[in-house]
Amino acid sequence: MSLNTITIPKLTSLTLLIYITVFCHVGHSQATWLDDPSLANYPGLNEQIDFEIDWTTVSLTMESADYDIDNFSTFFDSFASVSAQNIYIDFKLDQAFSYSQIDSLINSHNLYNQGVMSFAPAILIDGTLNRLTKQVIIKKQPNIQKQDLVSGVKRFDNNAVIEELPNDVFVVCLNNPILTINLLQELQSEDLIKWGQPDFRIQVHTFDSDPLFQDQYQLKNTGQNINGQQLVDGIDVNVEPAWALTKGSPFVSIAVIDDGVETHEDLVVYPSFLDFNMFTEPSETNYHGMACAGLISARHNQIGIKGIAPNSPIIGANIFKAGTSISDIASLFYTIANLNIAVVNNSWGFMSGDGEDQVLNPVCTENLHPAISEAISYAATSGRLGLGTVIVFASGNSDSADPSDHCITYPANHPDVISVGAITPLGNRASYSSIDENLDFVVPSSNADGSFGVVTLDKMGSKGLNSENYNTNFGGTSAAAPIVTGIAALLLSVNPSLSRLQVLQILIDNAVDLGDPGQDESFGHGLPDAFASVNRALELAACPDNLFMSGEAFLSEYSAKLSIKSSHTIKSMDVAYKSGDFIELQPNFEVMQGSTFATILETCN
Ligand SMILES: [Ca+2]
Ligand SMILES: [Ca+2]
Ligand SMILES: [Ca+2]
Repeated sequence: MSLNTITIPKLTSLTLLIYITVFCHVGHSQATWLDDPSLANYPGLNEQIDFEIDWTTVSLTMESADYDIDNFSTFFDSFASVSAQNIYIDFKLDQAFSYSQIDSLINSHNLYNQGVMSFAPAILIDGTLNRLTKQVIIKKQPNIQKQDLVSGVKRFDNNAVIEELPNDVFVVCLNNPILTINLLQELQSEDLIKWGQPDFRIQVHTFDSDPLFQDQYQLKNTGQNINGQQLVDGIDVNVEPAWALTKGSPFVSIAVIDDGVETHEDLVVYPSFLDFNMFTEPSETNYHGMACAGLISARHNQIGIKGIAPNSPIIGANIFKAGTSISDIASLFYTIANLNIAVVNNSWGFMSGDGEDQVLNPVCTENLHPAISEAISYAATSGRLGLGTVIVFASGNSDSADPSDHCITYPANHPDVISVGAITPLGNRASYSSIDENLDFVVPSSNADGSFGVVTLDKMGSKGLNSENYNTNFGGTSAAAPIVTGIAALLLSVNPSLSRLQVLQILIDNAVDLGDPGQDESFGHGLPDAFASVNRALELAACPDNLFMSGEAFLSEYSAKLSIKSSHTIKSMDVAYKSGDFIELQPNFEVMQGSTFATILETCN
């Protein structure tokens, strides 16, 4: 089965053509299902199945699968997108056209002499998309002889090919998809079939509709209604299409520096393998690290929520234990760097008590703690064998109404980290979100009045914030930073050779600008676009200077896949990969806990 996909910018040449109306050369002189919606149905099991015709999605049927789609490029220039599979080529139009318009367009490009046999519009049944083929499947009426059925088919099309399946079921192949529904209607009118349906090419889906995903507006905002409030369509990080390209990688691990992370029905946590006191489970009432980790890496598993990078391992670190000191945090960043952990999420910062009333104020001093600042710089430059650990920080929830007091909380103001603020799902700046000229990005999160609570994980059962397994009221910039952390992991999953600064630049180049043009104090570079960013990361993966693959073995059973997308031959000390090679570590592949996967492929030529 061949699979080719090309996407062509939409041009307007189609609308410039003058169409000559021709009769549908497959039709009968009377009205058919093609032009009379009341005839758009076929015999189902107990009742007629009605459908709609979608003339914005059209399939060409080729005489064979042996064609070069590039030969049709001038034809397809007119359309939004094209994809080919086997003998069918789908093209998507930006508006509906009629049968005769498409027919004349195909004629004008002489495609009927270049292997195009026929074409047909997509069929919508209950909103599902179905594509006609040349075939129908029919079931004989029990009181009808097989020969009578065959005769009925042959009366319709003497060249029809009939294949018998068990259970009085037959597959009939015609020479044109358009005629298949006519055949079904004809056979039904002659009472020869119990039911009959087009042998559609179908799109099936796995049932991974994690039930709370509909509330994850920061990932997919369709203008849905949340607790009675209408959101603004498109104020999201556009990650759903990116999941068709990657859902993260076992080689791209993520540390969540917070109050700890533990095993959950919707999250795989990689257990501590180090004798290091920061990598510990949280106390029973801690919930914050769990909430952050869920946003990053919750499984796509039909329960709970969807994390951004579910295939990337999460490692929790608890810096909220009593007695945590500066050196603990500094040591943590050094450890993370030396483990080649890819991305680090930090939804925390330094605050100062405000005397008797204990109002907390942000501490925005640059390099407040040199030991921490130095350790962050070390990880950012020496992590991942020198490509740099990507370090993401929440900007803080303490914005001042006085513009002269705008400041991002330390260490989010460190020059080597990505600082993330919050907007509401309506696209406005969240008033609490700490800002200044160093802000990098904003992500939708809760509103200052507590509305638009972010849904994520809570520790299982009575532990954590509530007695449930999920927290529907997370928010602040704490909920914004993990989204960028997850997106960064997606970029490194498709292209592990990106440097930290390249990751940042890709995110900047593909962000949706908000507020004043360009980077600004309130929105930074804007709202990240995961899909566009992943695509850019893939482009840059074509032939990297250094193809880098790195990961930690956190489990004794390990599974990973890596395909070489380069058109070049790539050599390392021990092995040579060429284009199309596919490296797969099968499930049950065994490694020692604590082992390191680290490969730098030096040449690409
Ligand atoms: Ca889930
Ligand atoms: Ca709980
Ligand atoms: Ca802006």
